[in-house]
Amino acid sequence: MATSKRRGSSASTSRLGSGGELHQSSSAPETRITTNHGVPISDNQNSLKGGQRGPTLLEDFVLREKIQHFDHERIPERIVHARGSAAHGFFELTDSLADVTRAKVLTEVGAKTEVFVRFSTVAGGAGSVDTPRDVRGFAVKFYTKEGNWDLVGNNIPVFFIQDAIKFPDLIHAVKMEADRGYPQAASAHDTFWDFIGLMPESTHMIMWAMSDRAIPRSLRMIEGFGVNTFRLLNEEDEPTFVKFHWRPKLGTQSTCWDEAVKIAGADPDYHRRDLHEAIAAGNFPEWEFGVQLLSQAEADALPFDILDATKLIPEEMVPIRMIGRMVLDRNPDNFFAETEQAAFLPTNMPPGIDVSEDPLLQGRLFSYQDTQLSRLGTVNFHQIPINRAKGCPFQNLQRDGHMQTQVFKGRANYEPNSLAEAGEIGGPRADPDGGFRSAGIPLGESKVRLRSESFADHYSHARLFYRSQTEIEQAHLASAIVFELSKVTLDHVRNRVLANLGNVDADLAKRVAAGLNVELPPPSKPAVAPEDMELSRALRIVGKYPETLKGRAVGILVTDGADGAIVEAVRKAVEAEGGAVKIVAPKIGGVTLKNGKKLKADGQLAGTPSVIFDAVALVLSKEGCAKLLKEGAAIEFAMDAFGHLKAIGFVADAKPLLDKAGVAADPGVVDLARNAADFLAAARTRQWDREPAVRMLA
Ligand code: HDD
Repeated sequence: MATSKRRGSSASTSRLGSGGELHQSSSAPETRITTNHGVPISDNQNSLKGGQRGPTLLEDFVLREKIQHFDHERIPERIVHARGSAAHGFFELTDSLADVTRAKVLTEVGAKTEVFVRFSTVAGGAGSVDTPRDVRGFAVKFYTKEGNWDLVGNNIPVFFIQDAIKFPDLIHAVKMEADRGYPQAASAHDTFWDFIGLMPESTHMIMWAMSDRAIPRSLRMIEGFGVNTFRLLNEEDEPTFVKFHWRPKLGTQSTCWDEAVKIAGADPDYHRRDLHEAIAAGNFPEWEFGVQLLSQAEADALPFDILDATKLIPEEMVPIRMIGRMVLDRNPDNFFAETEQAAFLPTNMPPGIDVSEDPLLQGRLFSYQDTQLSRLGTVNFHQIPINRAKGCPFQNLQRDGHMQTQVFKGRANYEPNSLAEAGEIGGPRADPDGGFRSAGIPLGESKVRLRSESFADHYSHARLFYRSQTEIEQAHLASAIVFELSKVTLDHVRNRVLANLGNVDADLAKRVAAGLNVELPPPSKPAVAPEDMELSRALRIVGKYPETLKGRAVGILVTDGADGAIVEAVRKAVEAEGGAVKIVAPKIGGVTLKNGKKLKADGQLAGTPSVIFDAVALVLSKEGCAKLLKEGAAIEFAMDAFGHLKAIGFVADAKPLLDKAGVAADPGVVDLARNAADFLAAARTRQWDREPAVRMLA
């Protein structure tokens, strides 16, 4: 058998697969490939056969092991929040909460705590796109000195439902419809809106989900909220209610709906790529961390129940105290080992943090651990490196189970014990002073299966949110509902939602009905008549984010013969302010500039549409522009940039393309030769004033 005697790259063709010249071999123990059990493998290209052209032999354990391992590579995706992207970083406390908690992570000013953060969409599967209209998960695992603290939140401060018993119904309704397996990652369908219409408590969350918050520009530009009300406990175990907030340094920014839809095609990994590239480039995303604190008496004085997760506490009522910052500065090394296997548990809380009786949170306290068992397949999932408590010692007397990786010594696997091998005190023991304790809250009367009367107002907060928005945001919100309800095929489902909207705001209901061109039914009868609350400007996005090029991307479309000096001037100015520049050319090899120099392209025009940029510049030569007039991708590049309210810089020779794309003159469309500074100023934000000229909004 000549083949089995030959070695490595000098093997005969019978040992080589296609591309065989690249197959390398090694005889050094530290670099040679082995089976899972360490047996060195002599040939990783060919299975063992009965003769050169004969069948594969069952005895080929090298082949069987490799294929079998591959067959089992997947684990069940998360039932919700399956699509996610993550990063490592740190949390630094800047202001101590020692007056209200004994949790060291919230009392040791200046201390840095390692974190792992996973962002996600909710409805879509693991392979779905990054930009559907959806809530974003914002899950932070703090590896504190006193055990892991998982703050498993969202980018929206409220939730659809009040009681965990409705969670499976909500998720069934929003996911792909049961009989047909679509739509993927979309709430615009019958079953979702059927559930929403029948569950008026969801109306406040619907306002948020239909707002621009649900189509974020970047994961670096979303807020985060703990959503549920938690408690902090001080040294004396005195409780204080707390709501947790993350505020992005880059501000909360969104896309336009049409843009989000097109990004889904242009770059399904838009958010994942953006996060990864920013961190790889050293542009570390950062958030401020804040708390709203309130005593039982302050909570009792509010006109709503803070145990109801469909309500928020307006900042104007209880200000947010900023106490720290979080920076994400390291990409995961391995997506599966870290991002996929990360198991977040709302039950992970260090001493000094505690739950409230919020019935949504109470259900979560069971669900996450349970989910991890079926996803990760073992009670020992806490031993997987990404889940391991690493800020502190970890020891107890739990033993064995699937995939046990610890090798415990001796006989002492129970407590109390007095075996010498377990040390002087007989192994780890409870710590009444330093250990986790629950708030001594007096509990209510008899067992009941009821919704508290204090949860019955389903519309006041929805009204507060809608009316607090800017005009632009109200129009987007109304248009989003029109879009979604236009995909609903059942009249009675649509009408029920319209009737509920009448309780939020008569004008909103009217706009949506007009947008659908259907008759507006009278408002439904609310359980409790909604109240007008003091409006909260803090609930807006537009006008709040910093106008800056930092964290933003500018695409420069070039052709052969383009003026390189202008390209370089734009690039320099954008990069100086912390923005990124990408060169887009008709061909990936790039272009030859006017001065004869070559300019490499970062993206080819057809695969790099303007939707992935925050602003664009068209630096074309006359001839180059003439050619692009016949290229749909070029026309769309300009047309979409205009339609998506982006700054457009241009040189005079690019004017015919702008004209063909229907780009009209406005302050965001700037001649670079005349006033490059105006282009930069416009590129720092969106051209909201342009919107009425390009879109029919509800
Ligand atoms: Fe949940 C995952 C956020 C209510 C049951 N949830 C999950 C994740 C986030 C949230 C961000 C993904 C974590 C990760 O990246 O791995 N969930 C929330 C928020 C809620 C909420 C902010 C409302 C306050 N969740 C909620 C309820 C239940 C669940 C009421 C069930 C009773 N959630 C789960 C789960 C998941 C989960 C099924 C799926 C995968 C996982 O836990 O790890 O257990």
